[in-house]
Amino acid sequence: MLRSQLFANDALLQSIADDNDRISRTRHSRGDSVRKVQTALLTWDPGALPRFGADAVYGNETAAAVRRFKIEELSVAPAQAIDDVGPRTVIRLDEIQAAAEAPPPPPPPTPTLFVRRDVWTLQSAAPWDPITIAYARAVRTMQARPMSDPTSWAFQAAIHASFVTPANPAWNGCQHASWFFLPWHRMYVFFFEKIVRAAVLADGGPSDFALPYWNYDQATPRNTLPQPFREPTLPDGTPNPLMLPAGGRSAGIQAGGQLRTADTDSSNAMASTIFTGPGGTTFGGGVSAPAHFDGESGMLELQPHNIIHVVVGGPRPAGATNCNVGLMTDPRCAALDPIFWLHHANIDRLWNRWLDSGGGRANPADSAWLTQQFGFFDETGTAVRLAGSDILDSATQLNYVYDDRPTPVAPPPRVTPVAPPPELGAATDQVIDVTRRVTARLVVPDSTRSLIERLSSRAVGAFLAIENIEAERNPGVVFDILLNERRVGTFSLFGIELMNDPDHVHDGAPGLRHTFDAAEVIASLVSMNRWDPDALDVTVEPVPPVPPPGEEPVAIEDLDLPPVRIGRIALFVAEAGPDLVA
Ligand SMILES: [Cu+2]
Repeated sequence: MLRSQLFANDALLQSIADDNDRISRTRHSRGDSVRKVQTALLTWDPGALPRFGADAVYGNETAAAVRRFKIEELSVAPAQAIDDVGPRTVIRLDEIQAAAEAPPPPPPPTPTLFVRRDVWTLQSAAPWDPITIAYARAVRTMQARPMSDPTSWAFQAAIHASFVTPANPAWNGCQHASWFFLPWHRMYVFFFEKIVRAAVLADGGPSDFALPYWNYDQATPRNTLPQPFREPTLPDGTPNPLMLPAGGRSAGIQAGGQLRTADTDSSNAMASTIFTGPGGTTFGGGVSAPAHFDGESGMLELQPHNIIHVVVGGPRPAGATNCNVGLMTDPRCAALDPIFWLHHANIDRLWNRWLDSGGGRANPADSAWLTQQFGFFDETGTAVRLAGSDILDSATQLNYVYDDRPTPVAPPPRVTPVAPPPELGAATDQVIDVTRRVTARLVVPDSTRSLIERLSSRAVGAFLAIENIEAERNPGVVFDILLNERRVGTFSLFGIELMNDPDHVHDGAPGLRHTFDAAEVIASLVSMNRWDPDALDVTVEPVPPVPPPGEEPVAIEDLDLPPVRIGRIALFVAEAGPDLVA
């Protein structure tokens, strides 16, 4: 029986298949059966009948095509290949036609577990890989959608924060300086990834697409902007939407300059063993109501999260209310930069790694944190809501993992302030402007002199707090803090514009505060015999933007930074107690 819809129930073709008849230039040379044979020949080779096509006439052109078919498809020796249609020709043409008529094979099943990969491992055909090409094409698709579409690039970015007015109620929802920082951004990236994946699938891209992550805390070249974000064009020669126009990112970063380890390092955050609590040295941030930029940031949020934002974005012009320059530096522009999503995938990965490190590390059990819902949009543009308790385990609840499982051994726990609370031991006595490198002496009152002196014994914790940091805008550079010329840490002013913005009802906390664990630096000063309570000098040093490879950094004086003032720098001391982890 002939199987193709084209040949089935054709009495002549069936008769030929049964070797009881023939089509030739003299026999059955016109008619529907001839047209069907011609159609099947065209299925075999669309160029088989270049002049007359399927015209239902068995002339010289069709006869020659049949002969060629026998030689090429049936392996008939040319000398034996006659040009009439016999059983083998009909049966093989029927098979070819049936295969062409069959519905396309089902797409490969969608994986049940997606793997987010290190973007720097996706360089098999450097600089591009099917995953990064798929991401770039999906970004272009989303950018072409109108801002009213929740799955558009502009709408998705505005969910974080936006300059665009009037604001949709679904916009400006990002959670920063809060214990909701990690869960909110996990949900945000999760739904964004679903939207991207739907665009990738519609485009015929990899069905296992997952967002890559950028782990900048590695050796060169991995501490440079991934190559697909620096290429002007895609492999097909079209403009690359992953590369921003000039000024969109810090010029040195865009040119492949290296991030400093001092900025990419996440070890202080990972060493913390508590998710939330007061004091500014927790992993996940202080307890707060849903809001943004008005509470205490967790250590992971401060570094590398905030610092990478500022270092990648670089300085923005004074008064800028658009997203043409330094996108990553301003929360209202940041998610418009395609690298934002790989940065946040990395922060999300570090949360998983932190939990996997053990040592008592755990998410909050408070119902205020677990039940707080946030709203997003799925790949169909439908509004969806998730609560903290819905996203605790990315593998079982959200169907994704990172490619860096299993997690290596836990870093050793640090001295952690538990009880009694740290006491103020010494502090600066005037506001300092840190537009330039500035050194200020900590004043030790008589009342705390013995406390400071006891810091020369190791059994105490010490914290350096940079308090009431004020600026009209983010200068787009980060600041190193040194104690007697030894680096204690780095801070940025990411988000300060939103704290100052009277239009944002949730904002308005007066001045940022950053707290650094200073115990190690003090111990090293003691060991070098350089611990002198009468000469405790704190230096704040703005760090010039990363220069392009092979170039010197610009002088900070040439940058015309906006004023940045620090109200007070204070050294807090926690006397060793039985509750302290030594
Ligand atoms: Cu961010």
